[in-house]
Amino acid sequence: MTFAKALFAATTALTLVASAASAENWRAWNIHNDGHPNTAAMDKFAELIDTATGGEVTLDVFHGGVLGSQPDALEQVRIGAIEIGNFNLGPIGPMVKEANLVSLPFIFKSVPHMFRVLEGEAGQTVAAAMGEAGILPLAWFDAGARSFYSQKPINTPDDVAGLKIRVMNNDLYTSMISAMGGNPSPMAFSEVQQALKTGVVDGAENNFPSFKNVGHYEVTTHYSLSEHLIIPECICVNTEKFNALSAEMQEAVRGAAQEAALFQREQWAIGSEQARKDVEAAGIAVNEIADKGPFQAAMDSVYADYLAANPDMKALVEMAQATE
Ligand code: BDP
Repeated sequence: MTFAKALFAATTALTLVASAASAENWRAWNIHNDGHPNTAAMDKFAELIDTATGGEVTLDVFHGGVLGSQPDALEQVRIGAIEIGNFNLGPIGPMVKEANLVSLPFIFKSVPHMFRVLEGEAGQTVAAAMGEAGILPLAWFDAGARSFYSQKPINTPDDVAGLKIRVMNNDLYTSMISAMGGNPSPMAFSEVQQALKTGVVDGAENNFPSFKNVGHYEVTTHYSLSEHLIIPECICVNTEKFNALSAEMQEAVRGAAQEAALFQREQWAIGSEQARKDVEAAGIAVNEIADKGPFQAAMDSVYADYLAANPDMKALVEMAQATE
C-alpha cells in the first residue's frame, strides 16, 4: 500500500468511527394510536429525518403514549430523557407561561388565524420561551378546534352548568369550565374513556379525530360544536440535544420536521372530516351552536383573572388579538 493509499484508508476509517460515534438514535413520544393523523405524521417524520440527515439522526417513535402521560413525557423531553415529542401546547402552559397564550378560550378566530399568529412575532415569542425551557418547537401541527361532548346537546354555557367535564392539565381549562358553572376534572387522556363510561365525568372536550380514535364516541351521545379552544401542537425537541448537532444537521432535522408538519396538516384535513362522518354514522348527534356569544362572554372573567395574575402576558395577548 502506498503512503497515500494508507493515509486515505486511515482517514476513511477515522471518518467512519467519527460518524458512528456522532450518530444519534432518538426516542419520540406520541400519545395517539394507529388511525390518528398524527401517528401517520410522526412515522413520516421518522422517515424524513433519516433521509435528510443521511442516517446521522434516526428516530424510534413510540405511539399510544407508552412512554408516559403527556405531562410526564413533557418533563422527560425537558430534561432530555426522551428527545422528541408531538405535544399539544395545552399541557405546556403550566411549564412555559408564554405557551398559555394558545389556551385562552376563543383567542383565535379560526385555525388559519392561529397559524398566522404562530408564524408572526407572538409565535416567535412563544417558541423562544419554549426553547429556553428545554422544549424547542421545530414545527407546528394542526389540531383543529375542541368542542364539548356529553350525553346531551350543549347550546349555551348554562347547559354546561352542573356537569363534570374532563379537561387537560392546565388551570386555564379549569377556570374555563368553572366560569360556565361546570365542575372541571383534570385527567390524563388515557383515563377519559373509562371515566365517561362509568359516569365519573359527564363530558369532555376534544377535536373529532381524538374523540373518535380513543372511543369517546362510544360512551357519549352528543358532540356540540362550541369550538372554544384552537390549540396547536408541535414537534418539539430537547433543546440541548438539538443544539449539540452541527448547524447542517440542525437544518436537516428542522426541515424534516417542517415537511412532516405539512404532511400532518393534509392528513388532518382528511382525517378530521372522516372522523366526523364516522362518529355520525355510529350515531353521534352533532349540533352547531347558533350563537357562541354567550360562551365568549362567559370567558370575560377568565381573561380578567388571568391577566390580573399574569400582567406580563397582556402584550402577547393583545398582539394575538390584533393579528389579522
Ligand atoms: C388530543 C391531543 C393530545 C391530548 C389530548 C387530550 O392531540 O395531545 O393529550 O387531546 O385531551 O387532541 O388529553
